[in-house]
Amino acid sequence: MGTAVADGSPAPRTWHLFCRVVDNYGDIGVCWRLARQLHRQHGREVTLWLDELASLQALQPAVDTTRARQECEGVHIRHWAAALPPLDPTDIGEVVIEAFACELPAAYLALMQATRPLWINLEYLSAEEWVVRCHRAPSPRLGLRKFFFFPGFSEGTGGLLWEPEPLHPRQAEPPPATLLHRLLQELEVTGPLPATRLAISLFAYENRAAGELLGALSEAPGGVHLLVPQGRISPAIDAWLGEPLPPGGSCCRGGLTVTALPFMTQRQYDRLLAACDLNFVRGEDSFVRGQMVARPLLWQIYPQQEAAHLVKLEAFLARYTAAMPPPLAAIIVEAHRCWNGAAACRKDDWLGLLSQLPTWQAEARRWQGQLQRLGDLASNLVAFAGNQV
Ligand code: TRH
Repeated sequence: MGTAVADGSPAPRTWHLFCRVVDNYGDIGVCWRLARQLHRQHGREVTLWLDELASLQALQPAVDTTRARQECEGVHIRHWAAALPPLDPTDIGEVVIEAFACELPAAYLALMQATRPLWINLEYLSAEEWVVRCHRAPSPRLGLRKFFFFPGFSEGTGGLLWEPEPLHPRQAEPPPATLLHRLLQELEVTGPLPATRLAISLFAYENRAAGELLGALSEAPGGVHLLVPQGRISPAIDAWLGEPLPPGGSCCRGGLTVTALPFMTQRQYDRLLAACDLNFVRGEDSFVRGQMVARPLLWQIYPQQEAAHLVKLEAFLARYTAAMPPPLAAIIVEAHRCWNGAAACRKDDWLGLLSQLPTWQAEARRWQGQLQRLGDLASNLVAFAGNQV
């Protein structure tokens, strides 16, 4: 086992993360953020084993999809190919994180039986009550110490992924409008852009409520600038506009300007979230980030069979709105049900939601503070691993 590392916290030092891309970008989005943070913030030597390098390249273009081994932002990246190259015990981390029960490769597992690392199954995020009971529960396998580790929203969970403090203190953050202007320049979005009151980002799966939402936004008092990264929602946007909108292009309907954005790096997308007044987010990683930038958000949960996701959605909404003024809570709950296909959407509901944004903004900040008190997931993992050695 290693010795104390950069931040003075206890060993172990070498951490290996295994990530299998199931679909979309959430699995690697979470793993990449965690890998970077374990290295940057905790000085751990981190190796990310990943089956689809192209998914990471979408988030971090410096990644080379042709290289089986490389280093990026201080993280060692190894291609988790169907057949791994010969491994020896020095290839095994002292902590092995199996993300989202991705099933470690047999050759690696065999060596783990010799080196006996700490094995952690990092689970998906859920606001349901049972998570507290399962968090850190032992689940020994093959004679090895294996534990479940659950991110979460309450005491007794692993908390969420966020960076407690930048390593290089930044100057005071510019106002959101400046952040957005700079980001759009960087993305080469040059068209005539509106000087509107509200900036809204839209990252979503296919969604039958999209047309109704856009109709409402086009009638919002003061105007809306809707920013849509290219993705699964884009065809619905084009259909509503009646014309294809290429990345970088903008189009107006009533008081609504829609700008199509290219798919950005993860850091750029984080900046978009921080720059908008309201963010439509999805899956897990954008959902978490949307909360940690302390902005109002509307979550499209990853759909599951037999509507299992709606139970998870309600569990989140109950926690998220518990301390909010009841009228605001009711509007937020209804809008989420609507955006997730569990209730009918009406234009007036969307307009009512927009009128609540100033109050919601204050609540988003309070919620962020509440989550921060749980500590951050990477630090909680490091502390947990330190206690196991
Ligand atoms: O892409 P997602 O829907 O991801 C998932 C996966 O479907 C996964 O299988 C599922 O289990 C999980 O959700 C719950 O949404 P998510 O989690 O928000 O991940 C998107 C990532 O993409 C996130 O890290 C932000 C990043 N991103 C960019 O880097 N650039 C962009 O332009 C955008 C829009 C997102």
